[in-house]
Amino acid sequence: MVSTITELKTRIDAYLDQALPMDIDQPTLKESMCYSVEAGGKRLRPALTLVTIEMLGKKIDQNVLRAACALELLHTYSLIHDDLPAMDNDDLRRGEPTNHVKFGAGMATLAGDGLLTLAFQWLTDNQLPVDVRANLALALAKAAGPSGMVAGQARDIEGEGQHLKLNELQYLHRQKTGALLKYAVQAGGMITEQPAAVIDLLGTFGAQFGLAFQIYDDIMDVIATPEQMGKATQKDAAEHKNTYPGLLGLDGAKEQLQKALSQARDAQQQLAELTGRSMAGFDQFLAYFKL
Ligand code: GRG
Repeated sequence: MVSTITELKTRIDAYLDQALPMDIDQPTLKESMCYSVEAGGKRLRPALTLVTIEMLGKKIDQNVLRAACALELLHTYSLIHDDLPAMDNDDLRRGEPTNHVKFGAGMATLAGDGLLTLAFQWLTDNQLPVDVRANLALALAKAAGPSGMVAGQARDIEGEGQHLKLNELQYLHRQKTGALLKYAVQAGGMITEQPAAVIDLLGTFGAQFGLAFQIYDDIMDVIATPEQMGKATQKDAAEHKNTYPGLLGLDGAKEQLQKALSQARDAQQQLAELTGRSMAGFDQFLAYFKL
């Protein structure tokens, strides 16, 4: 039996609560880094890694948790920097003051830098086999760095005020949001030392899940009630015209969402056939997309 998302979130939260403060000895930096990590995210990315590991037959221990939670550190860095005055200039994240509102832009920048760097420390200072750790660090560097998320963010900044075509928008999101979600699923394959064909299919599932996640986020910006949306999200919706509903209309965006979900399910099915294992653990993640 694989764990539920709620069970995984509890284990991730507990690991972060006990391990993160131990790694930081500058008090203000520690407070600033812990503030954003403990601000109550969904923990979707490490949960995807952990569920993949369980479905592929390996138990979750402290080493696996450390490697999986590294991704949450990196994700948190991206949100802190995305909120900065020089980027999206948002005052609220998850309903609370953003890191720079509370600690100032300088400390928030450093908190992000610290989390990004610490992510690679956690990926490599655990007791997983050395080649697994090296593969994880390389894959995360590619997914998060200038060939992945950072490039997507750069495209996003340049695209402001321009009208992107659908293929340009898809490419931007594949890098900005999709690359980390794809890595999250593939990391589960790497930690369980799967053959390349399985890692590739895990990547297809993760990439389609990532695309669905972004399209759903865009759709919710349009249809969610103000109570369901954070203030920052409302501001995003008003300021960013390069969205799926903006380009395709609401029905067109919903169609693209269904297409991405259907391709994710195809990859899930192929994974089950290739590995001879149930991949039903992904169903609870696919259930996230409720319209
Ligand atoms: C600053 C280099 C750099 C990158 C920032 C991911 C990103 C790139 C910015 C976030 C912009 C955004 C709101 C995108 C929509 C989809 C998304 C990634 C939402 C946030 O992820 P969740 O929903 O967040 O997993 P929680 O709060 O649950 O952790």
